[in-house]
Amino acid sequence: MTQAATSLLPIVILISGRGSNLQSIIDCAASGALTVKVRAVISNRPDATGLEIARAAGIATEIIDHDLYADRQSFDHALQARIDQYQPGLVVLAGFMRLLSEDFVTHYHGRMLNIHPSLLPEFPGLHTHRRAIEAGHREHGASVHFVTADMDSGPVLLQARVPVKPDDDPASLAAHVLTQEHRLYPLAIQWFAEQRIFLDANGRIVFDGQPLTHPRDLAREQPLPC
Ligand code: NHR
Ligand code: GAR
Repeated sequence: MTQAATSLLPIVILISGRGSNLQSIIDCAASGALTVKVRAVISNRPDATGLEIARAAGIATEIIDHDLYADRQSFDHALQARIDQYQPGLVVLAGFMRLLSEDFVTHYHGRMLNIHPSLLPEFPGLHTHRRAIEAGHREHGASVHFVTADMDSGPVLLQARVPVKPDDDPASLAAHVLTQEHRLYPLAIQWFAEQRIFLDANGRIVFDGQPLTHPRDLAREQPLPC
């Protein structure tokens, strides 16, 4: 070997659909700049196209179809058992569209991240792009946060801002935000992999040894891993 072996953080990625964020993580890891090993990709939807992306990359895939479970709790139990078989150091929600129970979230406290397509705390929940346009906002974006029991309310570590143009519709705005998401999420995951960022005992973010009082802004971060 010409290079010292780097230890790779094992991660499991949860998806529900297209998987473009999954693709950006796979690509960044393949370049060597993101020091993670994607052990598995798990979808709650059998038809998620992101499963094809994972298979093409030689990553183990699992389907846990929420329609086959009687209630949220039994779905969450099955999902947790499957995730834990892979012993991930981090669980990554990448377009995962099912709300998760408090027990599930507590189990992964401090080791589960989500990317959400708004500048949290603005617009938690669904249809964020349409809501940002309807509210007349001039600025929109995406946030990476630690997952807590309250939907889209966990501490935010990193955001990317996107201007809302007068002629934007929800689809064009979503596309602009998504381009930023693909840079945002690998950076946040790399910070976690390097242990530059973690939750303290009070559930607050520590970044480079200091309490993080405001989310970091992608535009100011140099260099980016990918
Ligand atoms: N679970 C908890 N407890 N906390 C969070 O912060 C979570 C979470 C599960 C998913 C992602 C989130 C987002 O980025 C996320 C964060 C789905 C819904 C939702 O309402 C809301 C937020 C998010 C994901 N889902 C519907 C449900 O009944 C189903 C919608 C559908 O299937 O299309 O679960 O926005
Ligand atoms: C992304 O924009 C992500 O932020 C958003 O869904 C899209 C998934 O795209 N997530 C949510 O809305 C979570 N509720 P992808 O499957 O191509 O990564």
